[in-house]
Amino acid sequence: MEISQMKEKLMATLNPHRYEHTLGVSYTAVCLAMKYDVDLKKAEIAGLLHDSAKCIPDSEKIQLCEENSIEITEIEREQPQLLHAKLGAFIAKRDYDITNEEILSSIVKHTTGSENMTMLEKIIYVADYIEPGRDKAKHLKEIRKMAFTDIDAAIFMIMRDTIEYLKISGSKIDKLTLVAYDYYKK
Ligand code: DGI
Ligand code: FE
Ligand code: FE
Repeated sequence: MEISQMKEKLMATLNPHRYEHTLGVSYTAVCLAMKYDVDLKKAEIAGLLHDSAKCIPDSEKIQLCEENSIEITEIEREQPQLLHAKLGAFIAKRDYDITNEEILSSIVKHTTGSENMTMLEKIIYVADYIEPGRDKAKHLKEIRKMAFTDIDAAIFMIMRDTIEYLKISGSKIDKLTLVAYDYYKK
C-alpha cells in the first residue's frame, strides 16, 4: 500500500489530534533513522501506524483481542488503553498489509518499551515521546537533544519520567515498563 493511501485510511479512523501526532511520530522517526542507519521507509511506516488502534473504544479493544486470540494481561484488562499497542500491530497487518516483523514489533513495544530493543523499536519508542506536537512532559528539551546523541540515554530518561508520572497519577505500572526501565538504567 502506498504511504498516501495509508494516510487517507488513518485520517478516516483517527481523530484529528491523533492523526497529527501520527504524522509527527512518522517524520521524527525518519530523522532518527537517518542518524542511526535504519531503513527510512520502515521508520516512516512504523511511525504512521503505531497508534492505528488508539481510537478504538476500550470495549471493542477487548473484544477484538478475544476474537483474534490476542492475549490480554491482567493490567491490560484493567487499563485497556494499553492494548492499543498490540492491537496497532494487528490493525497494521489486517488493514494495511504490513508483514514486516520489525515494523510490527516496534508497534507492539511502543508504549511500554522492553529490554534489548532493536534500533527501529527504540526509534519508535522515542519518536512517540519527542515528536513536535508533544508539549506536556518534563525534560522534553533535554530528551529531544539526547535522542540524537545517545538514544539509550534518551530511553532511560523517558522511562524514568513516565514511571514517575504514572506513580503521581496513581496508575498501575506494567511489569514490562519496569523491566525495561531496569534494563536501560544500566
Ligand atoms: O499512544 P500515545 O498517547 O501516543 O503514547 P503511548 O502509547 O506511550 O501511551 C501513553 C500512555 O500510556 C501514557 O498515558 C502512559 C501510559 N503508559 C505507559 N506505560 C504504562 C502506561 N500506563 C499504565 N497504566 N502502565 C504502564 O506501564
Ligand atoms: Fe501509543
Ligand atoms: Fe503515539
